[in-house]
Amino acid sequence: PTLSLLYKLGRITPADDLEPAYPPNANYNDKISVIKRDITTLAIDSIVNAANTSLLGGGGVDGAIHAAAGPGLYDECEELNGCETGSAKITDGYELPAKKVIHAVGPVYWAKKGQGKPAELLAGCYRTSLELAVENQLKSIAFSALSTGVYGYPSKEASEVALETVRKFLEEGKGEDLERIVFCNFLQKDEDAYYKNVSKYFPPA
Ligand code: AR6
Repeated sequence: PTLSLLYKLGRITPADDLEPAYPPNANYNDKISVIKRDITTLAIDSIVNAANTSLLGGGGVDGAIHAAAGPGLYDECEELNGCETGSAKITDGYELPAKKVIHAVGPVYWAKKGQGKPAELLAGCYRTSLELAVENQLKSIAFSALSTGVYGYPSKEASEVALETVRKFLEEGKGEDLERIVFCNFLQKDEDAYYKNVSKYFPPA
């Protein structure tokens, strides 16, 4: 369901302790979805993987995506020479129902030094993923809740970075060709964070 529908059905009600940071925009709310699902099941133009700098797989959603995509994905990832934290690279989807996989490398939240500010790096993941989707003429993109698993980013803070980065990208007029932007959560804590924070960045129109 789109955000517009979730508001209409009363499934999401604006949090009364949060002031909207942007004006309501029905066009944007029609593009946004918040769902709780296994991202490997989505038949969509692109899904965003929570990868690591090697891009060679791991646990969590990364492991699930590689398992569902099959060995072709690993072979293509091997050719990419890894990816920097805060950025992303794109591959085909192989056996997945999604056409493309965008592999984003989120920050380790508690990393001591050297990595940079977690919020800036996480925003870089969302922005680069959106840019890759547009460059590749993709109409839809579903994000996993980057960094909120093994990498320890608190769900509420992470959802604010994600929502704000998407809103800014749309404000800049860069997302006009994107028809659907999905926040695909797996755990209830992440779904709750989006339900709580979404009205700050995408208030009911
Ligand atoms: N569909 C959607 N979301 C999922 C799924 C799934 N099938 N499985 C887990 N999640 P994590 P990170 C959610 O730990 O924190 C890997 O080993 C999960 O609930 O997968 O960025 C990589 O190789 C959480 O909200 O990624 C890296 O080394 C979100 O996906 C490292 O973990 C991200 O959790 C990356 O850590």
